[in-house]
Amino acid sequence: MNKALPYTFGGLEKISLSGARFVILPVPYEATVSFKPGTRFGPESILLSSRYMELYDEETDSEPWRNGIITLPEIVQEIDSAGKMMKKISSIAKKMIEKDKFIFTLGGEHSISFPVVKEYKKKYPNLKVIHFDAHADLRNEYEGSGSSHACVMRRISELGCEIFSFGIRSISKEEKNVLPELKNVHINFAHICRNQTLIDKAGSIPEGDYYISIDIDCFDPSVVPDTGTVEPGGLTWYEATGFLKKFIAGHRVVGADLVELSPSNHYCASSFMAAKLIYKIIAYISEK
Ligand SMILES: [Mn+2]
Repeated sequence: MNKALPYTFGGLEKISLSGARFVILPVPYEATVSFKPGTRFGPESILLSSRYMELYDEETDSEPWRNGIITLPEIVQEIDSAGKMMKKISSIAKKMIEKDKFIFTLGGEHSISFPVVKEYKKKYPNLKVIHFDAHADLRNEYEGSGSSHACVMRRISELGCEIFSFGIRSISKEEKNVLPELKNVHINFAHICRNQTLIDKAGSIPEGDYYISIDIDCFDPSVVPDTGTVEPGGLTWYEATGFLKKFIAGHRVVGADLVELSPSNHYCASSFMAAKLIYKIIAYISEK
């Protein structure tokens, strides 16, 4: 390990909050995982990998870090109370949004997206969500809880946000049946919307203020094997970045998250990929 590098996103020197456009918020929260545990180690693993990234981006011919990226201290997990945890996330998100920061939240399980989206919606009443995931996450309840990771998009839809979901290839009959009633949710199944069709879709999404939520299991297991619930038939790197580049060029994006990375000790490709994807999104946004 290179001890000379600060333990921050990109190994960047600490800067003042006022000098930062982008705020990295690590939230190692894991309470309602379905299968393989470990998402609580996601933020740490992303930060660690990100310290070895090249900070020049050849695709945009830019140095995105020059726009100011600050890594906040991680939000310490409240294991006994999901409500308390969500309140902690809300309060930090609120402060950052008031200061006009772009928050990039690192999960942790997907349920952490809800409080951040809710705070952004207060500032941007017409907030819409781009959602990358293998799963629809539209269950009303899962294992007796409405705040499970498997319900997060249902809760966000109830805030009145229009949601555009991509990479979906795992959905329950209950969720499928409720889809016609959820007029603000637009599901793009992976077996239909893939390759160039997916990238082209970025151009036909309505204008507005957007939040991007990326469950890393949207990717194919050959790209990202380290996630809680793995599904075959996912996205490739160039499908995802091709879509994001095109989407961000034509839309205003105000915040984002990357969740559900469950790093293994022996294989770090997933964590490096997550770090690079975050930096790519920062590069695309900074380019505008
Ligand atoms: Mn998922």
